[in-house]
Amino acid sequence: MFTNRIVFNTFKAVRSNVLFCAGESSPIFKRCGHCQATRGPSYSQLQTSDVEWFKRCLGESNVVTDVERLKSFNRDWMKKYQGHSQLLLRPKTTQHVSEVLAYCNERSLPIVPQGGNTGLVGGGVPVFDEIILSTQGMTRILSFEESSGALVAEAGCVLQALDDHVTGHGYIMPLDLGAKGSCCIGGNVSTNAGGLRLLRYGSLHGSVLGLEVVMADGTILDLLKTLRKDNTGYDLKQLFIGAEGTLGVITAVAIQCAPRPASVQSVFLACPSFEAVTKVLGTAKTMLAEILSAAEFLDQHCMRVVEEQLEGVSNPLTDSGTCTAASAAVAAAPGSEGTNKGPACTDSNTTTGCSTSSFASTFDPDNAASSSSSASLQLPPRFYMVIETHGSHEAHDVEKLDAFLEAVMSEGHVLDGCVATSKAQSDSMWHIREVIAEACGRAGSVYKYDVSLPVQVMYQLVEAVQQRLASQLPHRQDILTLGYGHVGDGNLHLNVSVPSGYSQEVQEVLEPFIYEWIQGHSGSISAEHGIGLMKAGALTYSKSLKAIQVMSSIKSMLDPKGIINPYKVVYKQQA
Ligand code: FAD
Ligand code: 2HG
Ligand code: ZN
Repeated sequence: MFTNRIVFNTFKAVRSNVLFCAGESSPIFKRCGHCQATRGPSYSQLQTSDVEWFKRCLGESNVVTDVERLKSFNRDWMKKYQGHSQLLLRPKTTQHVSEVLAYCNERSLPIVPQGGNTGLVGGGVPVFDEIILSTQGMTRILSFEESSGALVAEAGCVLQALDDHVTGHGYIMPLDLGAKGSCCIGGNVSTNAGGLRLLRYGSLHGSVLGLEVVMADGTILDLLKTLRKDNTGYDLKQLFIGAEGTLGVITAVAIQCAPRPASVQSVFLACPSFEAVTKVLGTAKTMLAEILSAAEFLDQHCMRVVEEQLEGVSNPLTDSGTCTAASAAVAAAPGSEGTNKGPACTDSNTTTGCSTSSFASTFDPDNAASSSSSASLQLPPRFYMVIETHGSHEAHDVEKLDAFLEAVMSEGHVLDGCVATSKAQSDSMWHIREVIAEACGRAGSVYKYDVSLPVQVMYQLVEAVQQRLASQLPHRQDILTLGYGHVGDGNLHLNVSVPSGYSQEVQEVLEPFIYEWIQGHSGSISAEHGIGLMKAGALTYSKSLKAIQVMSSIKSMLDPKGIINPYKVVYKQQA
């Protein structure tokens, strides 16, 4: 199948993630500073005649060559990866995408598909001078079937806009993430994004019903069915889910939406240890069972960085926060009145509902202490959790939640907590969890590791990295290492925030140590963010050489000239 010798990218560590690409002053960038890849020798250089052709095809306004306008498309969300593209294309239709790819394939011009550019592994920005193919001009909602909840939308639709649309029909999107205001559905599918409610609504491999994809040679592959069941041979759409734009450009997505829950209950809990977090999770899975929709955790360092970096965000369980304001307290501990029946807001100045600084029923630890381990109640909270239920009957859900809270408090796994009594309060709790990535980014340049691990050992990785940094770089007290994530899915986000910026020194302490640790604990180096450029050199920690070879064969078959998103995920260097 291969016409060229394949050199697998098997080196054990991505040696340098320092923000730099060699040869910046040259229009032809020879070597990537992140992955050591060299610009594919068979790729053509962009010519003025190419730009003219694109203008005729897409219309002048959809072809961007202005250096200033290109800046934000060349740089990723973390400001870690810097591309050098001189051309951004904004097709408006699938036909346009098809014509562009056919032309690029013919001319051997590499392209990188881009949606909202919120990806966290450097997959959506060019490495060298690849043409950026943005889907942001493709924002039509094509259909919504009221009876089944099947939505069909173009790839550039923003996730939040789609959720707003289906809300009007009594549905929700089956995924939700902190980047929902910017990320596009095509990008979500291409990264197989997980997010905050995967625990309940499953992965996109289950909820995507169909796709329309433009192949490297411009062929339009119509897999845009809205059927729930369709066993007609190979399920081709699955190949493109999580392919990170390396196998084709997704132009439209058919997705199964879920009925909007009539009852949503959210609680914010403080736990004394990570072991307690795992116990709370276990109890939530058994006692909340079918209504459990999210189980998230954050450590105390996350809480601190969020409070320090973001104005107006505070721990709801402290005096400066919301729940423990004495006036707002409504005992909801076991034996008290129902958790969700307290006054939603005790701020007498507020007439329009709760502000985030005056919400909620609180647990009264003293009340709960009668059956709690008094030792654990003395401990400062080291971890926090957001637990949420989606159900159809409020009284039933509240009853279940009360029983769950009683259990976890009486066993000493929860020190304190608050229950949202309004949507505004629930949003405030979620806000703390959702802005951690942003807060870490404000505190410094962030090394991000998105890891799947058995839940029991998950936080040990954070501690191992903290210890390693302390011993290897004792002079670097400014480095902040924290852990949070989708504990219900066994997905840890380990963030190492470095105020002085990305550096070789820190990088070498972190890698390959972290990848080896994950491999040694039977984990995966990517739970939900993907491989992109960041981990292309580390794939062997989670995939066998044989598996990488099969992936590479598929890539070569679908994109023989390697023009779609080169250097990412699995790539061949032509020798
Ligand atoms: P981009 O960043 O534009 O692209 C991502 C990848 O997909 C690239 O490889 C790109 O080439 C490819 N791609 C994009 N569009 C297409 C297309 N139409 N066809 C083919 N390939 C395409 N991820 C999670 O899984 N869970 C989370 O909870 C989560 N939370 C986040 C919170 C924040 C604040 C941020 C910044 C990111 C978060 N992410 C999360 C990362 C996540 O991968 C993205 O937010 C999202 O899925 C990417 O969508 P996008 O449109 O921005 O894609
Ligand atoms: C989240 O769950 C995202 O908040 C981002 O996946 C994680 O930035 C990160 O490490
Ligand atoms: Zn996440």
